[in-house]
Amino acid sequence: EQPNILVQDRAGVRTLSINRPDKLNAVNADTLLQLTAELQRADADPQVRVVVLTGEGRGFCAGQDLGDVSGQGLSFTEHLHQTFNPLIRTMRNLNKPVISAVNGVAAGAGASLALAGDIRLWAQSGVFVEVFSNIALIPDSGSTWFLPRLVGFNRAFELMALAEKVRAEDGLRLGLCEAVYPDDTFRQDVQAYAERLAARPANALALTKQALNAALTSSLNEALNLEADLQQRAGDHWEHLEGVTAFKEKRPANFVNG
Ligand code: T3D
Repeated sequence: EQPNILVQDRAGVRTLSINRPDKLNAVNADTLLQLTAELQRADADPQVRVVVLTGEGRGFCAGQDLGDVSGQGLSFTEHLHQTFNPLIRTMRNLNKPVISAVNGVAAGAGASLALAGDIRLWAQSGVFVEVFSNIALIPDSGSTWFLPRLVGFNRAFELMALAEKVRAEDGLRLGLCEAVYPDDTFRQDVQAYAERLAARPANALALTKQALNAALTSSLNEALNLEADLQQRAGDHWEHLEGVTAFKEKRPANFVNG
């Protein structure tokens, strides 16, 4: 039987690819639990500096597998608590950058997965659709939290209420993605981007992610205090000494093998 998640390592980049292409990578409970476990494994592995989340075939993720609304008797609430919510929390709390590489359609909870990445890269054929209202559900897996922060309340509501497809050009304009690459070079372009990120100071990036996560729900005072605490941890780390030394010696810093 095919694994639900494909795992590939290259140059400090771990790519996790949802492997249910016949269903545009719609996910069932097993796939969600496996994906969460793989993310945790990547977090714990010192060789991994960046994680890429993508999909096999022509889809990124079509959300909940509607042919396997599993949960075996679980309520919607229980199902979300046990599957999608831990996955989204794991992505946001990972100590490493997570790139959502949206190779095709990201629908429903798949759209939420795309939003939960720290960096969103789309292929030209990437499509984002808050499809939930088509089946009279509400957007979940963090969509109601992420989307209005990116596009504002009104646009978020419109996208959710009408379930309109957002294609790459509009994705860029709306801030749903950081870059769009041609379909036929997408994998290589994502890898090259991820390797650039992997060469950056890992500790400083982890602390930056922590500060940004907290700032999204904090006051300015809280953010200033947290920055002061986290800056101490960055400044005490060898990466900081390497950065300053490299600057003085007029050479590129080596944040990987320090
Ligand atoms: O606790 C809970 O369970 C609640 C949690 C909810 C989370 C959610 O994600 S709810 C939203 C679930 N997702 C959907 O409603 C999306 C359904 N799919 C679509 O609307 C369309 O497939 C797409 C817009 C994503 C793509 O359209 P298109 O025309 O490019 O492809 P297609 O022909 O519709 O799909 C291709 C195949 O994938 C097709 O199978 P077939 O006919 O070739 O055998 C289709 O049935 C299958 N597929 C697509 N999405 C799903 C799916 N199979 C199962 N579940 C899916 N979500």
